[in-house]
Amino acid sequence: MPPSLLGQAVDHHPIVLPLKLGWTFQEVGGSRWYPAVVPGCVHTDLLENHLIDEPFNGANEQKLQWIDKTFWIYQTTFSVPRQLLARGIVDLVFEGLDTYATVFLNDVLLLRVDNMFRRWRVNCKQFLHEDGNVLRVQFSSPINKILPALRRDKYPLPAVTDRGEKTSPYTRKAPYQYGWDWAPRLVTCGIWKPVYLEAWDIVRIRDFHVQQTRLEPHLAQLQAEVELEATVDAEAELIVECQPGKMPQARKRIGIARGKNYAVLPMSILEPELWWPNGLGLQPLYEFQVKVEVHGRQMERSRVRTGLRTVELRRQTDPWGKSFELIVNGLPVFAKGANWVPPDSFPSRIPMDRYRRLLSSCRDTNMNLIRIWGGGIYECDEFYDLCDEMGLLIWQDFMFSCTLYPGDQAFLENVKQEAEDVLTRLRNHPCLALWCGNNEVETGWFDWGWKKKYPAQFWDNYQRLFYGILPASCTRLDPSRPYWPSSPSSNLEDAPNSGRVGDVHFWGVWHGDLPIEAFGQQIPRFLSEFGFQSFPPLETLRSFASPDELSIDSPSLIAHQKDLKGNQRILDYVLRYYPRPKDFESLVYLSQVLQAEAIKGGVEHLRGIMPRCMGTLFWQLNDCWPTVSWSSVDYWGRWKALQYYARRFYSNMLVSFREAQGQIEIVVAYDGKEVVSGTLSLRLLDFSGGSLWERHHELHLDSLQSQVIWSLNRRELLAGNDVRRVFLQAELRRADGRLVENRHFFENWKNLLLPQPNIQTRIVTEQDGPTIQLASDRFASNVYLSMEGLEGTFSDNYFDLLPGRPMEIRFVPSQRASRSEILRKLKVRSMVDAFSR
Ligand code: BMA
Repeated sequence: MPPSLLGQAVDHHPIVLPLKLGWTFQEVGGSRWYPAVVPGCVHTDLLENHLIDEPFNGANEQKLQWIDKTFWIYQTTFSVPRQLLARGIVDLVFEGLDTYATVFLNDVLLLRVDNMFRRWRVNCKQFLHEDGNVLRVQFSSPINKILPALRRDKYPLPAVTDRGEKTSPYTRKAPYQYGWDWAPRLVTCGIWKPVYLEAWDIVRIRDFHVQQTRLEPHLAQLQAEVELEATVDAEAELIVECQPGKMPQARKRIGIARGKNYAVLPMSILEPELWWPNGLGLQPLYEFQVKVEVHGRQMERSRVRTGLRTVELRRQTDPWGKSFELIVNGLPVFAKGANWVPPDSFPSRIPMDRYRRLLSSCRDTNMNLIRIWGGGIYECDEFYDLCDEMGLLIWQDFMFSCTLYPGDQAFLENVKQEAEDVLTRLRNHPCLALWCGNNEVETGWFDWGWKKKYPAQFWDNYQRLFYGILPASCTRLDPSRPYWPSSPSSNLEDAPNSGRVGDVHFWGVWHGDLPIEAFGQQIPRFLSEFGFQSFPPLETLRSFASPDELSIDSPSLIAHQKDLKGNQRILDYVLRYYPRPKDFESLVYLSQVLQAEAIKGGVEHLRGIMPRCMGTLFWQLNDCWPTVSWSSVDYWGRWKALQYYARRFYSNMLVSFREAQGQIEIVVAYDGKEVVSGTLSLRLLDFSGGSLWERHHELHLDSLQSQVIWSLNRRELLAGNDVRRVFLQAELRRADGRLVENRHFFENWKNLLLPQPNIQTRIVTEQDGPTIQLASDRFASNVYLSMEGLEGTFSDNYFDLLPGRPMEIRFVPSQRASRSEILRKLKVRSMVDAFSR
């Protein structure tokens, strides 16, 4: 290419013009345009314009079902700066369109799209003017688009979770919006991600990937993979640099040709600092920059931030079957975490601080792995950035859940493109640990009757997608990460939900009505789902129900319980373990305590059988609206009891109890990296603090060890003491001063003779906010602090208070509050307050 083509003083970096402003919308055929927000969606636009009632209030969801049967148009008018128009190519880019949309620019049809999860780019230069450009996006009803064919279909696909017509499997759109057993049915549409013009010349960087080929203690071998798009044939130079780190600049001369070009540059970093999951080390991040020069002039640059680590899914034959464990930097990691669902029914409006708060809630409770469940969305880039920073590994499902899918060529091609978009967007993130084909489709085929109901062709379709197209895309675009076909799965080596091979979902407790103790009888290799429902905090219930609706069978509480008869089930379970709560508020409290105890029992048991089991992910971390569900953190970010418990049961050192056949075992489990030592004390205490018996033991623990420290005969230990008035108190004091503790009761909680504690509170104001000092004269179970009408966070909650062991809890109010106001609003309750005396 002659240098003159470069245009002497012209800047060749691409120019980006966001198309965020001036949008309006209307129903197709409507007479009036209303202002719209882009990125956004039709439900939130209707709400902003006061055309519908708040979808999350009361039973409003029902009244809004017309929206998904309607066709909508979005439109904006814009001008384009002359220097942008002067560029050779002007691409119109949609980062996401939800879902069936036709795009017109100045009345010219530019795009027809059909997948919410793909990105779209089209050169529109020839249709652009300087002024008065009209961009119009027409959305078809995602329901009506499918219905005619569905009605003719001999084998409609199962879509067991769709409420209403079962159209979701045919549409590449977030499944949970069609209704789930914790989600309302709000099937929206719109321009849900940014849209912009990108003008460029000569060459553009399509993609920049830093691939880790070999990681050794003193040397990281990497390669920069750069994909370019060019409009000319030319000589180019690629330059890659890295900050911080000992890496010489990598340079490469290449000849580029019109169209797509691809280059690989080997790189190495001396003394690499490794990225570790939360709890196992730090998360150093490296920033790589690639520049493209043509004839000595910089055309474009692009950045990638990543961490250096290896990740592997180890599956080795062993006496119990086949292991299922994640290995990071050569170290087996016991996965501690929860399942993630989209934090809003309308994902276009999720603010960054909601992500930050939710993910901090994971990090601060010692989680190291989050599973992005396959019925939601692939999250935004910032989500994965935060996980990179916080050391939260991601188990990433592809978005397929609880149904079979079509097998026609067009559908498969669409999914293949989707996988490529997602893989290239996310593969630079060190947090990403595993790709997984789908949620519960394999178990659906074998265990839910689909195998009998559908011809074999449907299974072939399944295999083509989840054992063919998706793993092939992963191997091609992201070869260093493991792929797992489904959750749960045994990779077809056993039953999908086998305890010998692969991961397990266990729903015998809750859906199967088994007692919570059944969690303690499971022996999976990796438990990726198990859960128990509770009511959200009262303030959250009040955010959608009026004061006279605070009961399990009010219309609002029924509308906000998507698991049939779930509210009654919560009550029934509570009554199995506790005396009847005296009022609704007490039921809310007890439901949370029981949920926390149930999951705690499961996690303690599974950590106790490590390394046979190498992971527990409870269902579910969060909510997409204020609701009654299995979540540990509710829609508004408020922690339920379970989240406070999680910090204790996911702490890297854990002491727990196992009781069977008259013996009580005291088990210590440890999954930290360094060897630790400490002293374990065990006491038999009565509720007024008297010590009846005690024992001590010096401990030295290696990583990934679980050990039975004592096995005691229950009868000898109790020595005739009233089982309803005593408990075992275990305390593990580590050499570094940190303390972990746990308690064991000898009776069903229902039968305990809990005393009425007298809890003294005092508020002292310290530099970082008010501190609440608490002391009790007798054992106080599950002390719960709340502030009536004042939002804020407590450093701990739902904890036991022992006589002679005062506690200090910090409170950080969301708005300014005086000491006297805090004192006035503070409410302290414990278990006994839930029952009438
Ligand atoms: C699991 C999930 C979801 C569901 C949850 C609770 O199996 O995969 O389908 O919401 O159960 O029923």
